[in-house]
Amino acid sequence: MNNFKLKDYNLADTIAAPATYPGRSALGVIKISGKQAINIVSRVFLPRRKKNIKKVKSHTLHYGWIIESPLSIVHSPQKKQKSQEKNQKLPTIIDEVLISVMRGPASYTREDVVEISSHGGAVVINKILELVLGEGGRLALPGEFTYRALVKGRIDLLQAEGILSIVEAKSQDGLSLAALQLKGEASQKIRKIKEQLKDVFTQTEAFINFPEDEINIAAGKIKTTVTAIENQLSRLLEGSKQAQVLKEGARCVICGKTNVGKSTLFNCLLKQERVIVSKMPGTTRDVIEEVLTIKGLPLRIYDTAGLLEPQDFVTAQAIDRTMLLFNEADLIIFVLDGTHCLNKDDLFLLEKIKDKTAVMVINKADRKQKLSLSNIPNFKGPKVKFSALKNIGLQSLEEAIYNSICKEGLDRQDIVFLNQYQRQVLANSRDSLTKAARLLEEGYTIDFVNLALGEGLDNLGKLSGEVLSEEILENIFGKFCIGK
Ligand SMILES: Nc1nc2c(ncn2[C@@H]2O[C@H](COP(=O)(O)OP(=O)(O)OP(=O)(O)O)[C@@H](O)[C@H]2O)c(=O)[nH]1
Ligand SMILES: [Mg+2]
Repeated sequence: MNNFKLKDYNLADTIAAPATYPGRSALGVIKISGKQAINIVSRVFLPRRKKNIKKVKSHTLHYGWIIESPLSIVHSPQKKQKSQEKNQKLPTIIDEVLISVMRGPASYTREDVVEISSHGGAVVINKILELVLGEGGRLALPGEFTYRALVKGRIDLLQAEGILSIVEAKSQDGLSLAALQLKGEASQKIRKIKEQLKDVFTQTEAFINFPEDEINIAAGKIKTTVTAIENQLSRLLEGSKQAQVLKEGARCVICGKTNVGKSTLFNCLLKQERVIVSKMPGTTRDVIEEVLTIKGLPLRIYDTAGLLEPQDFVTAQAIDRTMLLFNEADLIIFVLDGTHCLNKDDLFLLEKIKDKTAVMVINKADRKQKLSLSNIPNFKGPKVKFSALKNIGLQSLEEAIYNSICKEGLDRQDIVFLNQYQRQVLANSRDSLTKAARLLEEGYTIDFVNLALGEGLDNLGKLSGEVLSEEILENIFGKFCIGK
């Protein structure tokens, strides 16, 4: 998270930044946006064919060189040039480039934008940037280009979050959903819900001055609509959790007492001998993280130490780390050894996971089983018979993991990328509708219902950014990288 203040995003400045990672690569792009963008570039760019870059059409490409001294030397009348040549050196060529000129408002920021495509490499990109800054540009802050797109009304907050999610996508599914969000699907969905809510809010407004019996007739209808909107918002909240998982990967923690086969199972899921496995209890003494995908779903999977009682400083630390992960996990993969009956350690862990989303693995299915499935208390999730050693049951386990994380009943349109602030305002809006439905149920006067619906409407407005505060914007744009 970058630390900056909104007041530093001065809209009057012409901003510039590399848009590509400044490492060894075939191409690098430097982006410039603002009133002076074209002017600035005209002073560092020498076109191959003689032309005035300040006068070229919008959305055109131009071939030439980035040079280090004022262009006047090269394109001025010959006499003047000769006299100047005596005093001044010829310009130094920095790189061969293509520049694209996009005039506002038909650009990402709705301002004049120039993109310089140079060769890749940190030195050349930094040099071009230095020249641009020397001619009056200011280095852009993180997310500043997107911030301009937002304040100029080209995109809303949901689309801005879509852009961030495209950059951060960890899976194909996540990427295609983020692209749809950028296209405006989520914004449209929220707009529709908002219109429904506004309608019902206006109805209650009108009814405030109506006689009691007429209100009673209308109250039933209003309640049906309010509940329907409440359900849509609840589904969106669920969907935003799903989107988070698609974006960041679901955190799956393998836990169970020592020697049940957690590490063998971890290797099995990864399809490689990643961690040490042994018949000695207490083999794994640290948390190990790896990334994998199951049916396109990105997972961050953790192997943990099975010890419950700290034996020394290292195991105490490992137990602390496991507990932290355990609390934040999206899914627990709880492993039992099928060749033994449950003991107090298994029961202790079962009690701990009873409110968590979990999949149970009854491991060592290749050997004679002593564990009776009917004797396992407090467990609602799926149970999979498995052999990590013989690789039996892997497909069933993968399906159980996938189905536990990807909840059924969600439409693709419900899966919306939201930041923490947006999730909170969505939850607040849903809660106001729950309250309105309850008030109607309990026969409260319509003005109370109207108040609750009004709150819901305000919060829904904050979701797409109709109402923006400094804190929200700093929070959101601080997550962007420089150049976006
Ligand atoms: N027969 C059989 N043995 C298994 C199976 N899975 C694991 N084992 C054996 O069980 C022993 C313990 O396996 P680990 O994967 O190290 O167990 P763990 O739960 O990670 O143990 P700690 O790290 O000590 O907590 C090893 O000897 C494994 O070969 C299985 O499915 N069948
Ligand atoms: Mg282990």
